[in-house]
Amino acid sequence: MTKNPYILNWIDEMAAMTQPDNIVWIDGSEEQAETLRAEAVSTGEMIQLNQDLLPGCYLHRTAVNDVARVEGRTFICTSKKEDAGTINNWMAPAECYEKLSKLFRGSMKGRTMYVIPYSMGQVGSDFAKYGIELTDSIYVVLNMLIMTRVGTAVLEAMGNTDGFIKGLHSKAQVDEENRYICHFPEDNAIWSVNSGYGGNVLLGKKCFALRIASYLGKKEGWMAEHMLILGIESPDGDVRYISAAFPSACGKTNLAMLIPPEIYKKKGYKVWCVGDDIAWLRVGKDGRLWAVNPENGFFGVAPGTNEKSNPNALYTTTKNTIFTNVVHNLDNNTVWWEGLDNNPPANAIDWKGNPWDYKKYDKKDKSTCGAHPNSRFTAMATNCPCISSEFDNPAGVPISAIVFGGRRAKTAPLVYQSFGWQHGTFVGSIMASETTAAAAGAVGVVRRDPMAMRPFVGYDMGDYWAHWLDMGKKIPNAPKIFHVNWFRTDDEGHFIWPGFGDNMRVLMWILARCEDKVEARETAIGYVPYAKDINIEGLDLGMETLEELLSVDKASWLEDVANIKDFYDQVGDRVPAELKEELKALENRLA
Ligand code: GTP
Ligand code: SPV
Ligand code: MN
Repeated sequence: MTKNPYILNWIDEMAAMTQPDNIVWIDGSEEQAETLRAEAVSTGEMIQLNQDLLPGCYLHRTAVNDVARVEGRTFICTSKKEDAGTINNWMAPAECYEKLSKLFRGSMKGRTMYVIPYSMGQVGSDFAKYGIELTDSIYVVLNMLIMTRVGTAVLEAMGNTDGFIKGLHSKAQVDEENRYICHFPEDNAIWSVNSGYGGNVLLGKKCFALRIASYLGKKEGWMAEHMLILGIESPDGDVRYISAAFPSACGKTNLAMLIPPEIYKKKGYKVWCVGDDIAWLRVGKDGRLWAVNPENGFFGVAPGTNEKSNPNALYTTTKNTIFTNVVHNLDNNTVWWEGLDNNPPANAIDWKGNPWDYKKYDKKDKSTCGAHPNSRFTAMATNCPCISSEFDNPAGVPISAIVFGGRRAKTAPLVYQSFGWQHGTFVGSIMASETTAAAAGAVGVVRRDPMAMRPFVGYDMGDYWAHWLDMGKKIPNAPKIFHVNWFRTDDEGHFIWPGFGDNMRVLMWILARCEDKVEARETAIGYVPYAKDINIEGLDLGMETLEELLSVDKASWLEDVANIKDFYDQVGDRVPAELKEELKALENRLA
C-alpha cells in the first residue's frame, strides 16, 4: 500500500522480532472491516449482538486481569531520567527496548500482524499527526477504525517521510506480570505488550494523542490536553466553545453531550459536542486559542449511562458499537450495565463470562457487578445526535473558557474563576480528585491530578506547567480559566448538586463571566458566584443549599495547601517559581 522506505523497513524489523504468520494492511474499507468482524466472531473474540435491535453492534470481554489502564506499568523512556520527571515511571530507552524485545520476540507466531495507518485529526489538516499501529488483535483494529481515521488516505498524506508515530502492540499472553506500556518520545515510538484493554492498546488515544503529543506540543508550541470540547449555541445562533479537563471517569463524556435543562431548551439554547476526551490546542492567527478533537469516536464509560443522565450517548451506542465488559442479556442478545435502567436481565452473563444473578447484586460491593465499573462502549462520533457541525472543521473551534474539575466530596466549591492565566495554571496544577475504576488500583482515594493529566504528560510535570505559563504569554486573547466540582456530598454521602444536564446552569455563569455580564465575589481561591446568579429555576434545590455548594471553607483549604506543598516537592526542582508564588499568595489570602 506504500513505498515509504521508513515504514517498510520498520515493519520488516518489527515482523522479524514478533514473527507473525502473515501481515495484513488495514485499508479503511467497510469490506475488510466486515471480514475481520466475521473472523472475530468465529473465534469468539467478539459476540455479534441482536442485529435488529443493535445493528452493527458487538460485545467483547477482556481478560479478567486486564480491565483498565495500568499506570504502574506505564513508562516514559527518555534518555535523561530528569526529562520524564518524578511523577512518571522511567526506564532508559536501551534497557526498555531490550526488556520488551524479549517479550515481543515470537509473540505473533501463529497470528496475523495488522498494519493500521491512522491519523489523529483530519487527514491533511494543519493539526493532524499520523501514526501506524502494528497489532495482533482484531479487537484493536476494529476499535481503531472507530476511534481514528484509518486507511490509504493516511498513507498518501504521510508521503515518503518518517514523520509518523511508530506503535507496536502485541497481546502476547496477556500476562499481567509482563505488561508494559512504554513511550519513547525521542524516537516517536510506543511499545505496548501483554494487554488488550483500550487505554493500553488503542495507541492513538492516550499513548499518542496525550503522552507523545504533549511532548511534541511542548517542542512545537501547542498543547495536548485531556479535555472535552463543547459548544453552547444561544437563541440568536451564536456558538461559544468551552473545553474542560476532568480526570478519567469524572464526567467529560457526560458534559460534552449534555442536554440543556428545560429553562434553556425552551429559550432555544442548544449544546453541541466537538469532543469528549482529548483536545489539541493552538494559537490562531486571531490571537485566540483554537481546539480540535483529534479522535473520530468515543471510548466511553458504560455504567451510569442512561436515558436520563446521557440520552445522547445512549443513542450513539445503538448502532455500529463495540461494547467491552458489559452484561450480555441472553434473552434478547443485547447488553446491560449498572445504571442503565431498573430491569437487569434475568438470563445474563456478567463481564467475566459467568452466569450472573442480578438478585445477588449489591450496590456497595463492586465485585457483584454484572458490568465492570470501567466497562466501555466504542462508537463513531458521527453517531452522536448532538455532534457539532465543526467536528470535522480542520481549523477547530475558538475556546472562550477552559474548565478544570475534579471529583471531590468536600473542599472544592461548585464553581470558581481564576484571577487570570497564571493563577488559572496554578488552579490546574493543584487539581485533586478521587481515583476511579478507569485505572487499576484503589478507587475513591483523593490524589493530586494536575490538569487531569497526571497519567498522561509525556515529560516532566514542572516543565509541563512551565509550558502552560509560556502558552499564556502567546495567546493575546486567552480563554478565562475556571474550576468546577459536581461531586460535593452531604453527610450521608449523597451528591448535593444534581449534575449531568443541570451542569449547564454553571456553564452559563461561566460564559456570562467571559462576557463580563455578571459580577462575582472575590475570595481567597478566586471569583465565586453570588448564589442569585446561578439559575436554579425548576430544580429541587434551595438557595441555602446552593450557598453551601458555593462556600469556601478556609480550614479545609489550608489542609489542602499543606498537601499541595508536599506535591510540589514531589514534582521537584522544575516547578515554576510563578506557581510557588501563587501557592504562597493563596496561603496568605487564606490566613
Ligand atoms: P473517561 O472516559 O475515563 O476519561 O471518563 P469521563 O471523564 O468521560 O467520564 P464520564 O462522563 O464517562 O462519567 C464517568 C462517571 O461519572 C459516570 O458513571 C457518570 O454517570 C458519572 N457522572 C458524570 N457526570 C456526572 C455529574 O454531573 N454528576 C454525577 N453525580 N455523576 C456524574
Ligand atoms: C481514561 O481512562 O481517561 C479514558 C479511557 O478515557 S482510556 O482510553 O482507557 O484511557
Ligand atoms: Mn479519558
